[in-house]
Amino acid sequence: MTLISNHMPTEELQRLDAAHHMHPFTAGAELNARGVRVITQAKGVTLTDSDGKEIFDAMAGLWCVNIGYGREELAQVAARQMNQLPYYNTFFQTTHVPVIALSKRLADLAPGDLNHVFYAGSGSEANDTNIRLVRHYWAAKGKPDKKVIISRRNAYHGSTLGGASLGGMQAMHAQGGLPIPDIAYIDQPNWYAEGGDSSPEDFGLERARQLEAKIAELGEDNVAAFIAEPVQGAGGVIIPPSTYWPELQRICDAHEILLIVDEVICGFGRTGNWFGSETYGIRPDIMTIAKGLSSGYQPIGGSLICDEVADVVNNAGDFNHGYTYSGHPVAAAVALENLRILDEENIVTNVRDVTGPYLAEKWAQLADHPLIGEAKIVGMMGSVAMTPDKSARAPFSSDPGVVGTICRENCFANGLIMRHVGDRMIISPPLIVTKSDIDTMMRLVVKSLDQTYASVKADGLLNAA
Ligand code: PXG
Repeated sequence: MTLISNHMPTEELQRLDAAHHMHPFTAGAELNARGVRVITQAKGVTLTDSDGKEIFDAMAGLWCVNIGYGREELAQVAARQMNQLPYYNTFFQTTHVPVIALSKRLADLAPGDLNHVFYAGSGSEANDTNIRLVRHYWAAKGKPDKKVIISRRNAYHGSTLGGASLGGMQAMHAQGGLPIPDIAYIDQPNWYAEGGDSSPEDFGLERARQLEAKIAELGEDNVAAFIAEPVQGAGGVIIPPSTYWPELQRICDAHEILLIVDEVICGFGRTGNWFGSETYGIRPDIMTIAKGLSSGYQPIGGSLICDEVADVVNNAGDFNHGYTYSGHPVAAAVALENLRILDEENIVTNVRDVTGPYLAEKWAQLADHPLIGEAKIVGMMGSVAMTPDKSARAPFSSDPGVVGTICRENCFANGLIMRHVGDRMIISPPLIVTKSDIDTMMRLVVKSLDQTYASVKADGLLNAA
């Protein structure tokens, strides 16, 4: 048997990957022809590829490596837990210490009375749980017709049948017969792209009030819940106008529906508080968590559930739902250690008080760049919208994503991972970035934008649609 290792030539690893590995959200044949990038190790904020090239990871993996790469403590906790109890389930009237400890810690950390945790292996699974949980809750209260979950266009809630149905991504709904029944959608609060001549504040109110109109249209007796991310992440880091969340909260309070806040990206310090709900003054009944819960060191997600919902569900007989890896002991132990580090090293408060404001000041200056129509940031998640015409907030005449792809390729060539969503560029670096890391990252960002502007101009792509 051949030993496949980091020491193999890149081409050989690429060949094997192309032969046997299918990638998420990828046109396989195209990737296989071009050759995949092989990452071999990482430390702090820096990835190393199989050619020894170092790359600044301004996406924290997939928005998840909040404490940065290479924390020995997490490896040690995982090894210790694997030796002691590598697996046992939480079905059939059993539990174990790591899951007890993590649940208690999460109940203490979470705002309000979100005192109960139902575990999953990922954010998608947790949102599938949420769909079944809220419908079961209303049925247990004698209201089985309250089934519809209202979500938003361009939201992202995962890739399982339930998660992708809750999400509002057209390209995902187009494949595999989605969405599932009883999901409804309202528009997103993307003022830059959709706000026209309204002020951001008026637009925020208008978009929030679509929820009230949708509840009226469907009939309150048919609506189970509303789900939203505090800040849309995969949709392009869409930071809502200041009026948006207070109005949504007012509407949720005025109607008999549950509020599910999807904190998979915003949770665990990303917005400068432990949860995005704190940053935006939101009072969720249920919170979806994953990613930063373990800083991505182990796959784990879950639903944080308020006292009332947990009480009704706990008293309604068996909830016929669960995963083999719900509350996995190794994942739970690693998550607990990650939360200890985030807390004891003041990583979240440092984002709020020191590095977040420092980055925000530099990020705002990007709005002066000739290619940038909007630069927005909260904590450690930011975006810029590229445009051929700043004053009109105009899109490019090329297909959405053409300029974004050019910029992303420039970033890679410069040793920076910054994502594109259409023609928006987004960052979500590890929360442990120092001021000096931020300086390095911003130099690479500006260099990549300058190169993109020059080439877009030279290639005649600087035209408004
Ligand atoms: N909710 C939100 C808000 C997310 O961002 C999920 C749920 C699903 O979590 P899992 O663990 O099942 O992936 C996510 C995941 C991207 C990208 O390209 C974003 C996510 C996942 C993969 C890619 O921005 N977010």
